[in-house]
Amino acid sequence: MASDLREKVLEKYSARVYKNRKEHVIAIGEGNPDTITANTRAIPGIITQRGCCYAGCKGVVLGPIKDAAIIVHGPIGCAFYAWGTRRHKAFADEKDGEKADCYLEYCFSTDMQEPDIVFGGEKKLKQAIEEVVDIFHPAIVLICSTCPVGLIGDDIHAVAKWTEIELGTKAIAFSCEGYKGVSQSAGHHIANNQLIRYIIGAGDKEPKTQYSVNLLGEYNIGGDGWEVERLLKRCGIEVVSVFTGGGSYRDLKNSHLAHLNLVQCHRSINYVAEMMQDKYGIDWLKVNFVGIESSAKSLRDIGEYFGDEELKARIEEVIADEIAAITDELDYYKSKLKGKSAALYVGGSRSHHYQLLLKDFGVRTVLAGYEFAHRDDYEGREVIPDIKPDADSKNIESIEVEPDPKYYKVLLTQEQKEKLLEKGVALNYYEGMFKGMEEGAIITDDLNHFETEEFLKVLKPDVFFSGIKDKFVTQKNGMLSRQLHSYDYSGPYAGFRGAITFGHDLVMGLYTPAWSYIRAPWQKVPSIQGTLGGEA
Ligand code: CFM
Repeated sequence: MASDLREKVLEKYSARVYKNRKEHVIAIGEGNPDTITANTRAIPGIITQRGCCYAGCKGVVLGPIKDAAIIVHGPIGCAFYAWGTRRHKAFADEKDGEKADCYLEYCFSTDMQEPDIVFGGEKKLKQAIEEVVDIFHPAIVLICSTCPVGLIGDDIHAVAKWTEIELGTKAIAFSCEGYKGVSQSAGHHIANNQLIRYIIGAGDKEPKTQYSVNLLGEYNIGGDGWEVERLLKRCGIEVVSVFTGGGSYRDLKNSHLAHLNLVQCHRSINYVAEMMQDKYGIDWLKVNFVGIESSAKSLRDIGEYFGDEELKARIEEVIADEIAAITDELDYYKSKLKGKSAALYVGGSRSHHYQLLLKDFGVRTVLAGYEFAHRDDYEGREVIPDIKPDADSKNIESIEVEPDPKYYKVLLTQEQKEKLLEKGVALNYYEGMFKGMEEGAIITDDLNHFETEEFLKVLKPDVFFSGIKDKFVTQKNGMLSRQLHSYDYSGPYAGFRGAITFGHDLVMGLYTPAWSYIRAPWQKVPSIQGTLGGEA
C-alpha cells in the first residue's frame, strides 16, 4: 500500500520532524479530497532543494528579459549564482523597426564589500547604474536587492527614481532580498507586482491581428518558447510578448493590448495573469505545450476561445501535419518506453506538465512533487479561498488593481464563457496536479535529500527527473536521472517535435545503464554511522 511505503520512509524521523513532514507527503486517493500542506518553511537542518526569494525574482522571472540591464545590488557571489545557472536563451532582434538588444551574457553587480555594508551602498549603486547606462544605453534598468541590502536599508526605489530623473533611463527596483518568504516563490510574486505596476501598459503598440496572445510562464528553457511560438505562428496566432523567455521590455510593455493570455507555468506568473484580467479584462487560459496530447488540446482550446472557423480549421491542419511528421519516431520510442515508471521532482509546475508527456509514451508516474508550489498547484485553484495566510505569506505584498479607464476591454460575455466551459475550455482556471494522477502515487512537497534516496529505494522507478542537486546522488546509486530544469543541455522538449527529442533522450539514458554497473565504496563497506532527526 502506498501509505505503508510512505510510513516506511517517514518513520525514521524524530516525532517533531515526522509531525511536520507527514503533512507534506501524501498518497493519492488517501484523502477525500486529497489535501497537502505547501508553501511553508523548510525544517532547519534538512537539506531542502529550494532557492531564495532573490533567485525567484532575478533568476527566474526577470532574468530572461534580454534588453534589460539587471543590476544585482549585493555581494558578487549572489550575482554570479544568478548569472551562471538557469538556461536563458535569447538573441538581439528587431521588430517593426524597434530593436531589442541582448545583455544575457553580461553580469551586472555592485559587488558590495564590507565598507558598503557599514556605510551604505546607495552611492555605489548609483555609480554602477551610471556606468551601465553610459556603456550600454539599455532600454531599461532593473535593480534587484539581495539579503544585506534589506538588512542595512538602502533605498533602491529612490535610486530607481533618481535614474529616471537624472539619467533619463527607465528604472525599476525590486526588493527581493533572499530571506523574504519561504522559497523562490516569494520572488516570483514580487517580480509580478512590479511588472504590472511599471512595465505592462507602458507601451501603446496595437497587435496586428485579432488573434493575438501573450505567452505567460514560458521561460524558453532549451528553446521551448521558440518552438511554441513557431507552432502558434503556423496556426495564424500572433504572439505579442513572452513572459519572459527570450522576452524583451520592448514587447512586454505592449502586452496589455493582446487578446488572450496563455499560461504555461501557473506558479510563477499567475499573479500577472490575474491582475491583467482585473485591470485590462484579458482572460487567461491554462495551456500546456509539454506533451503531444496536451499541445494539441492547448491549440484547440485557443481556437475555441477565438471561435473562428477558419482559425480552427488551420489549427487542425497544423496538428495533423505536426503529428504525421513524428508518427514513426513516436511509435519507436513508445515501444522502447511503454511500461516504464518515473519519479518527478522539480520547482512548481514541470512535475505536472511532464507527467502528461510521459503518458504519451506509456510511462507511469509513481512519485511527483514540487519544491515551492502552493496548494492550488496541487489541488486546483478552487482551494485558494481555503488557504490560510501565515506570517511568511503576509510579508509578501499582494496588490489590488482597478480596471484601466483607457484599455479595459471585454472580449467574451459570461454566456460565451459558459458555452466554452461546456466544451471543456475553462478560462481563468488551473486544475492542479492531483486530478490526473493515479491512485497510490506518492506526492512530496519540499522533498529533501534523505527522502529522495529512501523513496527511490522503495519505489524503484526507472528514471528520476529532477535537478542538478539531486542528479548525481541518484546516479551514483545506480539509477538514471534526467534534469528537468535544464534538460541536461538538450531540448527543446515542448510541442510535437520536442516530444520526440525528449523520447530520444530518455531512451538513450535508459538503454545505456552505465550507472547501474558502478558500486560506490560505501555500498560495500559502511564508512560512517549516525542517527537521524537530532534525537538519539
Ligand atoms: Fe515555473 Fe519554470 Fe517551474 Fe519555476 Fe524554476 Fe525553471 Fe522549474 Mo527550475 S518558472 S515553477 S522557479 S516552470 S527555474 S523554468 S525548471 S524550478 S518547475
